[in-house]
Amino acid sequence: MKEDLVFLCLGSNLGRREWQIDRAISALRGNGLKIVRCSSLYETQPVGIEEQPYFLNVVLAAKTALEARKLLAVCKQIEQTLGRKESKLRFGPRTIDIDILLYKGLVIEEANLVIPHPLMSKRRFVLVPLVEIAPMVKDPRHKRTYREILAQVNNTRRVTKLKAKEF
Ligand code: PH2
Ligand code: MG
Ligand code: MG
Repeated sequence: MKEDLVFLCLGSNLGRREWQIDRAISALRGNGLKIVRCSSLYETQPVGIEEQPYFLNVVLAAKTALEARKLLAVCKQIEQTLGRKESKLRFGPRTIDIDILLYKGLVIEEANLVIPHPLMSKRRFVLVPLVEIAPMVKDPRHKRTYREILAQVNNTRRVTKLKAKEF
């Protein structure tokens, strides 16, 4: 059942953070995704570049007929529409970030598209909301559940549940 789902992580740390996440969810729905689960809204300490505002993050599970490359294009296009500016800082602040974490249980390694997301298993701001909605979903390479992977991540960056999210 889970094999046909895609998982996305949304993040925002500039401007009206929750509003932008809500807009992104609506836009995804309007572009061929049927959202079946949404994690709670989390406030998370920045990872990568530490001197930037705290993020809001959520993880979504969705069904879609879009192939992975087309889904990536849709995510990028929604980021642009919501006013994301190109930045030279790889891990810097942004109005909205939409990352594909998992795509239908597949491993994809192409120039601009690597799935599972290469950093997801190190990032508590991804794993905590993912495990909230899908504790038994497995890493398609190592076949370990993300609940197991989360249990072994040791870093102390704060991840705070704010509230349940309507979607
Ligand atoms: N995204 C990043 C870099 N660092 N830190 C948190 N807490 N949340 C994010 O979504 C995030 C980040 C690059 O995309
Ligand atoms: Mg990202
Ligand atoms: Mg991104």
